[in-house]
Parts: sequence; C-alpha cells; structure tokens
Amino acid sequence: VSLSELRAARDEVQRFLLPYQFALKEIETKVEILRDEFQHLHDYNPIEHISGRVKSPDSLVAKVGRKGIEGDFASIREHITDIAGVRITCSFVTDTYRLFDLLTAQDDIQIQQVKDYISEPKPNGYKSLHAIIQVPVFLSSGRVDVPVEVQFRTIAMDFWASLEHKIYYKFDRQVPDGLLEDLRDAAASAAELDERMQRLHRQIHGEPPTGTARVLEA
Ligand code: 0O2
Repeated sequence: VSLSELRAARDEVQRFLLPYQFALKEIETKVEILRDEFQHLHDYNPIEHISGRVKSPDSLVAKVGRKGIEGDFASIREHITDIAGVRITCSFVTDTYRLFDLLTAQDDIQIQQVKDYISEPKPNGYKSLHAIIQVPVFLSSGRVDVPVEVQFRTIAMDFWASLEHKIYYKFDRQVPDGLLEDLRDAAASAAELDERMQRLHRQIHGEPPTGTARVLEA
C-alpha cells in the first residue's frame, strides 16, 4: 500500500467516526443541562459522573470481527450501535430511571432499543439500564440521526461492572466457576447496598417520583 492510500484509508475512518463524536457531545451536553438544572431546582445532584467515548478504531475492528459483519461502512453503521457511548452514573436506582425518562422525553430523541438489566439482571449479576437512542446531528450536508448507547447505572453497579470487566478480560472471557460465583455474590451485595442507600435517601428527601413508565413502554 502506498502512503497516500494509507492516508486516504485513515481519513475515511476519521470521517466515518466524526458524526459519532458530534452525537456524543450532544448527549453529554443534554445530560449536563439536566444535571445543572436539577441541582438548581432541587439543590441535589442525581448524577455522580458522566463519561463518554467513541469506540477506538481498534476496538471497532475487533467488534466487527466478533460479530462477523461483512461489507462496507453502511453495514457497520447499521449493526454496531455502541460506536458512541455515554455512561451516566447515579447515586440511586430511582435516579437512573428518572434520568432515562428526562432524556428520552426530549422531542429530538428517538428510542431505538432499551434493555433494562436493572429490573432483569444478566445471569452473571450485571445490572444497568441500556438505551440506544438516536440524536440528530446537523452537518453541512444536512441532518443525520446518529445512534448513541447510553448506560444508566448506580455507583455500586458501576463498581461491580468495572471489576467484572477486568476479570473477564484477564481470563480471556473464560472466568473460572468459583470466581463467577463470587461475582454473583458480590452483585447481590451491591444490590443490597443500593436498596439500603435508597431507603436512607428517602428518609431525607421523601418519596421520589417513580420513572419506569417509559421503560416499560419502549
Ligand atoms: P465493551 O468492551 O465494554 O465495549 P452488542 O454486542 O453491544 O451489539 P449486547 O452485548 O447484547 O449487544 O449489548 P448489551 O447487552 O446492551 O451490552 C452492551 C455493553 O454493556 C457492553 O459493551 C458492555 O459495556 C456492557 N455490558 C454488557 N454486559 C456486561 C457484563 O456482563 N459485564 C460488564 N462489565 N459489562 C457489560 P461491549 O461492546 O460488549 O463491551
């Protein structure tokens, strides 16, 4: 391959990823606005942290291989929906649903898919509320609707998931049975902690509005 061909390939990948970077900015800004307004209105911040990333070309290529996707950028665009990802870590379980409701109620957002692993955890104990939402991005060539995967979770769920993720990769996806059991056990403790913290929080701030309606609808 010539240097100019390599440069052209690099430019093509960068151009492909650009709308995802813009969509990520849009969602991060929306969530920051919700957080700042919430703080102003209720003198309480429901979000511990927000983190976003666009998949690196390396991990995109790995996922394309894992999923056996063949073809061009269009089929990658269609089948890989977490190229842009935002994780919203909340203090309490009710806030994860509340944030989901507030974000997805915005009229420029379309819900593409929802997986509620909080109400139905994965067999390994994984909990989080996942939503793939489409956000419009306005380029010089016009409007494109870009999917962003948003994960809503509590600090306890996040703590568990990051350790599980490290273990999963350390053992090359073949985690020994004993460790799997310990992880399930730890997930149960994390869930119990979430319940206790929510009860304490309720004693201070009163009953929060429940926010599962739209999750059930989606
Ligand atoms: P990574 O390495 O974090 O990017 P998909 O493969 O995304 O099309 P899937 O896997 O059914 O379909 O989607 P799902 O279940 O919504 O999971 C998407 C993401 O959630 C994962 O991305 C992880 O970030 C996270 N996740 C899901 N299950 C687990 C789990 O058991 N443990 C942990 N720690 N994280 C999980 P990736 O691309 O699979 O992985």
